[in-house]
Amino acid sequence: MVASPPRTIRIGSRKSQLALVQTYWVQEQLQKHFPDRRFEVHTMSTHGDKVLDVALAKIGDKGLFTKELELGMLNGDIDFAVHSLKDLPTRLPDGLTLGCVTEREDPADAVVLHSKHQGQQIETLPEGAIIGTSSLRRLAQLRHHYPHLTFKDIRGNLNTRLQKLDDGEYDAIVLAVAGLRRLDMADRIHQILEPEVSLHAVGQGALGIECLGSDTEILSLLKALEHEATAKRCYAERAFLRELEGGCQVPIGVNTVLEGDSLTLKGIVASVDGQTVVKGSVTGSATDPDAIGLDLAQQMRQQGAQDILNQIFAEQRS
Ligand code: DPM
Repeated sequence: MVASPPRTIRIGSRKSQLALVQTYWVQEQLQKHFPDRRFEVHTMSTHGDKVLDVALAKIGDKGLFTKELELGMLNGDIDFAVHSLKDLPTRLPDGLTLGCVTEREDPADAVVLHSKHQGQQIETLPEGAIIGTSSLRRLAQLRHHYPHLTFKDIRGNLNTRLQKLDDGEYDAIVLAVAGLRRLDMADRIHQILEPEVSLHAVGQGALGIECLGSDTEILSLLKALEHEATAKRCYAERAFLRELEGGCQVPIGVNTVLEGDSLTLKGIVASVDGQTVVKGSVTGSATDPDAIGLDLAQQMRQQGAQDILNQIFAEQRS
């Protein structure tokens, strides 16, 4: 009897340049670990890729960049999907699971200035300077620190955004360091924002690979790419966000530090106008990162975080 050849593994990805760079990296890593297996990339467009003219906060966020890929897995068209972890909702559809979390890039936010502001910092930009971002998290925190700046929505992929900046529509834009580095555009970064100014998004800088919870073969392949320290930090961050029932468009920021078994999670929830800010921090054992996230959420809820969020949810529905 001849053993049947091992199945070809089909990797699902969005079509954006960043998504593809990330997916090809995953493919390459898996190919190195499992030289005898075949890995193919299948691309799909998601709702978030198609609707470019509506502010992110308005189109409803749950699974904006992930739903089509999730259907692909549930229908058996692909075996797993590679996401920027920060775009992956904290609650996954029945049957799907977070198979692994890869090593994180710098999770911080970066400022890219228009060339006429060369040598400046975001804090020294003139009154009324226009900052491009569609992130409520960046907007709220930056408004809080720099009330003299003006904010304007910006959509599109990284190249489109940088082009709009260069064309003079904005004085500066704020983007993830990770995305710029992965696309070899780190030379555009003028300033990396300190955690005191901007706490990053949950999962920022890491990739999350989603697959069927029942597919033990895929789960065991993916374990080869798991980065334990990143995973612990991101599990704490995701538990925090899940407990606050925040989606991907909420003014919630985090920061995590792992030292030995000690994991510290800091969080912020800010009102969109930047006026009201609730902050907190919890340190605990990294063996139970979810408990740390839950703790911080409950602590901050008592300090008014939920009232801020409820107000935002009410406005997004109207
Ligand atoms: C999510 C947000 C943004 C993306 C919201 C946030 C930024 C939207 C914007 C959940 N997803 O961060 O508060 O600024 O208009 C996204 C980027 C990356 C993954 C781009 C970016 C690359 C970095 C990474 C879009 N998703 O944040 O500049 O892998 O973390």
